[in-house]
Amino acid sequence: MAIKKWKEEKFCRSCGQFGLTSILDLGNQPPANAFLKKEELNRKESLFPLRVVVCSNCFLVQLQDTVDPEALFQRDYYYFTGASIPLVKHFEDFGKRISKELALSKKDLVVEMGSNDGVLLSAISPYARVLGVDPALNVGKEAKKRGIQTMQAFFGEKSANTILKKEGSARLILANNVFAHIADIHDVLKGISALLDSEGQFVAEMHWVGNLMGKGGFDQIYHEHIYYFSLHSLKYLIEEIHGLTLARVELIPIHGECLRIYVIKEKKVHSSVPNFLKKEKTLGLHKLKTYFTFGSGVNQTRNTLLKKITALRRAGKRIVGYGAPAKGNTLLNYFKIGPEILNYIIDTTEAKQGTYTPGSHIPVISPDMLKKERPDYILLLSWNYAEAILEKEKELRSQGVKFIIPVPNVRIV
Ligand code: JHZ
Repeated sequence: MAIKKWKEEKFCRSCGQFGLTSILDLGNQPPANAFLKKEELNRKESLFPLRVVVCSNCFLVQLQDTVDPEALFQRDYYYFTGASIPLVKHFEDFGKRISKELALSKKDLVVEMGSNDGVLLSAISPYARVLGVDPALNVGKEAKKRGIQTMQAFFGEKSANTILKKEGSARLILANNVFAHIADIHDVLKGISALLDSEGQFVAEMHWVGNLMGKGGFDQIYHEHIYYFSLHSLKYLIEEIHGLTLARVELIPIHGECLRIYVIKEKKVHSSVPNFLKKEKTLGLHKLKTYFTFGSGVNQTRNTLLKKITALRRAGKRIVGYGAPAKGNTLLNYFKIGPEILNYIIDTTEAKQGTYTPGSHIPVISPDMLKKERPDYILLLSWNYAEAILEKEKELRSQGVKFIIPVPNVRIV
């Protein structure tokens, strides 16, 4: 009998409340980073339900179903931080800033979970001892080329205790774009409590549910992202359940808008936390009904975008995709956009070039193609870098090529 690789959750993964309320069903989809090699195109892809629910007790938005993390992260992982220049800059700036703020020295240990190709730790390694933790072997190899040592593991209580024994406690633990990815979030927080020294900080960046709800980045919903946090739901998890302090918060303009949270063991709270909680209250993020309107907004975006691009195709226009981010695959699969609409997608990630998008099977190729033949329209799937990409491609735009930006609202520039 085949092993079932996913499980439907009946209880809130954070507070344990029974019964989760449905807010959006994106159908059965393949994992968003499961790009296919040519020889895999004829094989049956694994599809998993992609359903979004909310807890009526702690208001944590989460996926209804947990896909086995080994199916998502342990095969070659196609996402490399280093492929997106604006993200590299963001990590480098943050790495330098936090090293200075904490006055890190070579005595201090910094551990990053989901350290990927080591871009963030490279910015910190001139100041402190650093260690990455990541289950995907291929990204760890890239990190090694940058001189960053990576433990091949999922971060949790067990791996935290192994690090503690070998390296001592950590002054700083980082989790950028990974805290929302781990179903057993309690195991992660237990690991943080065990490894963090008494004056240390845990700093994490994750997408903010307020951005998803208010500004339509629904495509950030895919199996890797189990949680869509508000500060309210984080406070409950971190303070009420795990006894740590949510000390400070920033809203940062990356991947739409993300939360950057600072968690400590002492009881000291910066004014940014109560201020942000107030802001969330005015947005209604502590009420169930706010979440019910979300699904209809997504379907509106689908109708607008499909109407525009089918009209363009009928008029004989050539459309290609720009960027093959994981989120792009949610959009393509939910909107049923395939190679008959987008001839190909260009992407700077070498590992993605020569592959096909999961589910929609659109070829992903090198950006050099845009120099060889000029499309009429480009669907910007990496919309979160719109500003940088529009600037980078100004020559193409001056030749009359138009960009279709699908999020937050469909627009053509
Ligand atoms: P990007 C990733 O999602 C994966 P993705 C992960 N699950 C996560 O949590 C989120 O980040 C936050 C390409 N590109 O960063 C490179 C160009 O081709 O939006 C990437 O493939 N040209 C861990 O995958 C993609 O676009 C360019 O000029 O949705 C961007 O992926 C630029 C700037 C990027 O994240």
